[in-house]
Amino acid sequence: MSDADHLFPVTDAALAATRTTAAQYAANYARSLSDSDGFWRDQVGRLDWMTPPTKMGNWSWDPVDIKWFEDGVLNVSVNCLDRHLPHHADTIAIVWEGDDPKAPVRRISYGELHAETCRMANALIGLGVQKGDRVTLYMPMIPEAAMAMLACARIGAVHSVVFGGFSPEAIAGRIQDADSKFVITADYGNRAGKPLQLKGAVDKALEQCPDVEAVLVVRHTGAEVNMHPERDHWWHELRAQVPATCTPEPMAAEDPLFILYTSGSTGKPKGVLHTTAGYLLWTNMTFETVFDYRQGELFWCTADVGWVTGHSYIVYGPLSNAATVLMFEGVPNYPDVDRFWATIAKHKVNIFYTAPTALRALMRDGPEPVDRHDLSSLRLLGTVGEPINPEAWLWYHRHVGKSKLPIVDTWWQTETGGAMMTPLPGAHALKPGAAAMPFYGIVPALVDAEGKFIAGPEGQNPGPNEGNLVLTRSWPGQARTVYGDHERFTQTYFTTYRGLYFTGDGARRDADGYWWITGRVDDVINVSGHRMGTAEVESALVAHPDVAEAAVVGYPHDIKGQGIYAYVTLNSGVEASDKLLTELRYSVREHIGPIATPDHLHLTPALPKTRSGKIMRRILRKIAENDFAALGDTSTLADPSVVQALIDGRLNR
Ligand code: 6R9
Repeated sequence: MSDADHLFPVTDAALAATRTTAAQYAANYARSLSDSDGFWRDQVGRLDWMTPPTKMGNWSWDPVDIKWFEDGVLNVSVNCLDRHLPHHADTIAIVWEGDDPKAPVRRISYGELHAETCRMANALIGLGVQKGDRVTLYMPMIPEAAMAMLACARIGAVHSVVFGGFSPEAIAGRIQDADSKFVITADYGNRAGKPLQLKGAVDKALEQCPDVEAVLVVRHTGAEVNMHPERDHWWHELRAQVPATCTPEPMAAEDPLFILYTSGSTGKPKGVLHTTAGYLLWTNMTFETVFDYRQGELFWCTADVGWVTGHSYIVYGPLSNAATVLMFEGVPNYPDVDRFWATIAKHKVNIFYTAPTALRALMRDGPEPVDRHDLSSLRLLGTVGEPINPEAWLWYHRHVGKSKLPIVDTWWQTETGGAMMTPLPGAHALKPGAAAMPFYGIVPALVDAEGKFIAGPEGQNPGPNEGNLVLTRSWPGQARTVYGDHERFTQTYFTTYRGLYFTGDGARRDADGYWWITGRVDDVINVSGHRMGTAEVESALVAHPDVAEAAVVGYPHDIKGQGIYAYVTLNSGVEASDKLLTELRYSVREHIGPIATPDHLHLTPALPKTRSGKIMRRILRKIAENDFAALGDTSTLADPSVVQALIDGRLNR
């Protein structure tokens, strides 16, 4: 039996703490499919509504038109703040741990978070922000990031958070695409003891964005920044001038809540759009159910708010449940490789949710840094972002979970809003590396290349099976469109297999009905849990004047999950040099950001192409993997000798 087949039964402790036993899961899941309206009607009371909805799901995927709770009216910030004030005004909403372990810990109660959010909402109104306007956030991991998101929600503005590691050019592209006239940022962030320039990057981005009217700047590190007199405003100055209450805007269930840019197979990143009620209900319910969260527990999700995981499980899911979250500005290995474990012990974290890539990096130092700390506060562990290899799962379970704690391996996507497939700690035995079972209302299925069902959608052809993962029914947390380009939304997700949502992932269902995500089957590379489109990296490389052509593929990487392997053909007459290689890397950092920097640059006189000129990526992937035996059929290549040259080039590195 391999490690991955090992079954870890539900523990007594998990069973005692759970609100969902195996029998309850089975009954709820069955009803969520057989009586969808009734099931969701019972869940509507999770939220506070100004007008409760009478309609539940009302959706079509051909043509694509998705609505949930459409006649309901509510405000997200009221659900995350105001409604908690009667009983939880003094409950801590956010515990903040800085990059520097000696930085004073900030503890912000629901009462304070409400007041600060209202102040920021008033400041935004003062700057001219109106309902429906897009506001771009470029923030470090500080409580003001959550305040800014909630302040937008309070006044009906649509936030677009851009990860603090993206380059000025990437910020500018996102501001332009969203037609955003307002930006919220901070002077600097801190990262592993070094300052991270934020306001300076925004200034550079705004050289290309003349329509931006106002920038709100949070003072975080206090380091010097340039302030543009008419355009830029200090948050602490405006804050002193505005009241601590702000009437929440009544929002229709399907009014937009936020845009979040994510990479796909083709073209530039897409602005995935989530709306108000369905997204909030989905994150509220999955947070409570998947983590079995109990009032008073401390939940730590290590993601950045610039990614969907931060949106859903640092801000909206936990705060709508009156939970206490830890927000961490730093990185896992600063000042030392025990930072995660030291922080868990320092704050007595109960639930810890992180990415496999972080675990793989920390595993290299062995269990000693973990064992240095008292982790007895922990009750539950989770992972997200990429497939977790059984070795990393077992290490996490043994050393962090002391062979006792359940691990919820949650599969989901920016487009799904919240967790979609995951074990529930009190309901499902665990298998290392399996995302286990679908959440309520979710119907996964496997299709072959032609779209024929291999498994499912509802119980047909039980496993084991493997194929492309599709979903057959909408759920409240589903993204509604790509901002400004509904046609692209339809094309990307609903036309590969008409009328089905294509995830872009491959999956396997085993004989016990457990689901295993095998990774992306499209041209998306998952680098340390971050999605990169190969097309984006290619266009950053060909932007260099000496480059004729580039092809980018992913390859297995011990720590990052996947690394970026770039094949580059130079213009004729151009000499390869170290300087040029540095410039190529720089070009990628400049156009996208450091996370997209290629791990391998392979200069080649030619790329393998079919006679019709299509690059054969399959071959490029195999060569990057050092797998030269299984190159498959190369007879359709225009020039088969290219392949041998590539193999020689690979071996000579
Ligand atoms: C939440 C998030 C989505 C892609 C997704 C898949 C991969 C996420 C996973 C997982 C295996 C898991 N992914 N969770 N693969 N097991 N538990 O990560 O969103 O950044 O949009 O990435 O990440 O490939 O399609 P996003």
